[in-house]
Amino acid sequence: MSRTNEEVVQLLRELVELTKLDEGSPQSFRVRAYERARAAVRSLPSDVGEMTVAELKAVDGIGESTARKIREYTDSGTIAKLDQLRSQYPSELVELMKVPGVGPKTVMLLRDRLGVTSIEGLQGALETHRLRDLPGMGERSEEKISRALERLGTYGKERRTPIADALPVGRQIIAAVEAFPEVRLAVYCGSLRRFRDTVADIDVLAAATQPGPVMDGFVGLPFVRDILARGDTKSSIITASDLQVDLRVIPPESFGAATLYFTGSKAHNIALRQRAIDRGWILNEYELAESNTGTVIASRTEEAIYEALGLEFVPPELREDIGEVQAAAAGDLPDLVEVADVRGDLHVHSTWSGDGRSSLEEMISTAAQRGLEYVAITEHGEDLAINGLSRNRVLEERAAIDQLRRRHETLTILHGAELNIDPDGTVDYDAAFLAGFQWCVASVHSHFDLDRVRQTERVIAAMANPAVNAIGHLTGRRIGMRPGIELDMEAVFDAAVATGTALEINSHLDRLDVPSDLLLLARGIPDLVFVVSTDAHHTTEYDNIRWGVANARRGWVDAARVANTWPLTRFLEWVDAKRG
Ligand code: DGT
Ligand code: CA
Ligand code: ZN
Repeated sequence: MSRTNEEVVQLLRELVELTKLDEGSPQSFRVRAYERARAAVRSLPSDVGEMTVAELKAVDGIGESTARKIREYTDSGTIAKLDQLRSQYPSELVELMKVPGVGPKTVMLLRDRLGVTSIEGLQGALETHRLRDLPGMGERSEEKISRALERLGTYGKERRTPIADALPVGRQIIAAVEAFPEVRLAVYCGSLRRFRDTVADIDVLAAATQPGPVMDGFVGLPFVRDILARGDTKSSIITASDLQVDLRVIPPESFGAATLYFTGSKAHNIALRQRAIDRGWILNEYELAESNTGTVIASRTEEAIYEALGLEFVPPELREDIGEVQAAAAGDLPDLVEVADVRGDLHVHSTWSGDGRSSLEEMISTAAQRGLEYVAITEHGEDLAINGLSRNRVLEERAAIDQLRRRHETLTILHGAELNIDPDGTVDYDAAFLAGFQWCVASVHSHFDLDRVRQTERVIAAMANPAVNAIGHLTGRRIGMRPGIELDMEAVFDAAVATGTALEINSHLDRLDVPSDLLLLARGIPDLVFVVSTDAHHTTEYDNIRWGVANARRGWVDAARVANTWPLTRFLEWVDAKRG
C-alpha cells in the first residue's frame, strides 16, 4: 500500500469510530459508508494521492462525500469534518467503545448520566455499581462489562495498542525516516519487532552520522500530532493515531548493539549481559567490548554480537528469556517456520461468501501467481447468517472450481468449507454432505461467553467430527476488542493429537489466533499439527501469511509441525487419514 493510502485508511478508521459516537449507532448509513471506503482503499492498487474526486468515486465502495474528504486530505493534510469530530469527542471517550458490551449509545449514557469519560472513569463506576441503574443495563450487563475489562487487560495507565494498529504506523515511520537523505537504515525495535500482540510505544532506530536534520525531519512529519521531546539524538512524538514513537539516531558502527539493546526484551538483555560479564566483557547499547582495555569485540550487527557471545542468532520473536538463551548456547534453537516454507493456504474466502471481496477466479489465480502448490477454498457454512452458503450454492461453487482447475494445472485446488461450531459442538450440513468436501476448517463464530468447561467440550466435540480437519482461529479473540474464549488447553491439545485435527494459526493481525502464549504451552508436544492460514477475503490478504508465520515463530512452532509446509502428497495423506 502507498504511504498516502495507509494514512487514509487510518483516518477512515478514526472517522468510523467518531461517527459511531456522533450518530449513536454502530450501523448507521454513514458508518457503513466509511467502513466500505476503508476496505476499498485498503485493497486499492493505485495511490489515492494521485486520484481526482471523480476517479475516487468510480472505485467500488467509495461514495461522493468520502471521495471529497479523501481529496481534501491529500490537498490540505486535514479533513475539517474529522477535526470537528475530534474536538467534540476526545480520544479517551472514543476508547470506551473498545470495551466489549459498550456501544456508542452506552458511551453517551455513561458520559451524560454518570460523567464517565474514560476507561479509568468506567472502572470507578463499575466498582461502585453505578452502571446497573442506567437505562437498558442491569446487574448482568454490569458484570459482563466488568469481566470483559478485566480479561482484556489493555487499558488504564498501562494502555497498550493492538499490533494491528501499531504495525502499519511502524512501517509508515520506517518508510518516512528511510526517505531522509542522511539515513542509511531504519528499523523498529522493542515489543513491535518482537511481535507482541500489543505495544506500549514504538521504538525506532535510524543509522546516520548527522542526527540534527533527522530530528528536524522526524518531528515535522505530517502525521505528528504532538512533540513530546526534541533532543540532539532522540525525539518523541505522538502520532495522529495516538501512538507514542521514539526515534533515536545511532552511528552506523553501533547499529547492531543498539538494535539488540532496544529490541529487548529487558530480560533477554540481562541474560546476554550476564554472559558478557562472565567473559570479562561489557555489553551495552554501543558495543560488546573488553572490560579492561575497552577494545571493541562486536558492535555493527546483531549477528556479530551473538556470535562473539557463543550463541546462535536468536530471532527477535524469541527474545523473552524463556529458554532461548540456553537453547542458543547449546545450538538447539527450534527450526522455526518461515514464509518460504509455506506451500499451501488452507483458509481462503471469495465473493461466494457474503463477506468475501475478491472473486473466486481472482483468489485462485492470485494463489497460482504467488507460487502456492495448493489452496483450499473455504467459504462460510450455511449456519452463518448472510455470509454462509446453502447446499445448492456449495454445489454450484464446486462446479465453478472444476472449471478453474483446468486453467491452473500446477495448483491443486481443494474445495473446502469454514464450518461454524455450535454451542454443543455440532457443525453445519450433515455427515453425507460434509463428506463431499476435501478439507474443512471449523470455527467458533458465536456464543463467546460460555464457561471454560462448555467451551472446551464444544471445541473437542468439533474435533471428533471426521469432516473437521482444523479448528480455525481457536479462541475467537480480536486483539484489543474481544477477549478469546476460555479453554482447557491441555485437553484441547490432547484431543487434537488423538483425532488428527490441526490447530489453525490465523494470520489476521487483529486475530493472531492461536495466540503465541498458548502456542508456547504446546512446545513439548511433537505430534501436535498446526496449519498457518491467511483466512484471506481479498487477494491482497494472501500477504498476511507473514504475520501468521511471525506469530507461530513467537510460539516456538517449528516447520515440521506445520502441515501446509509439507509436500502435497504427504499433506493429502494426512488429510485423508482423518476424512477416510
Ligand atoms: P512495550 O513498550 O511495553 O511494549 O515493551 P518494550 O519491550 O518495547 O519496552 P520499552 O519500550 O520500555 O523498551 C524497549 C527496549 O529497550 C526493551 O525491550 C529493552 C530496552 N530497555 C529499556 N529499558 C531498559 C533497561 O532499563 N534495561 C535494559 N537492559 N534494557 C532496557
Ligand atoms: Ca516499546
Ligand atoms: Zn474465515
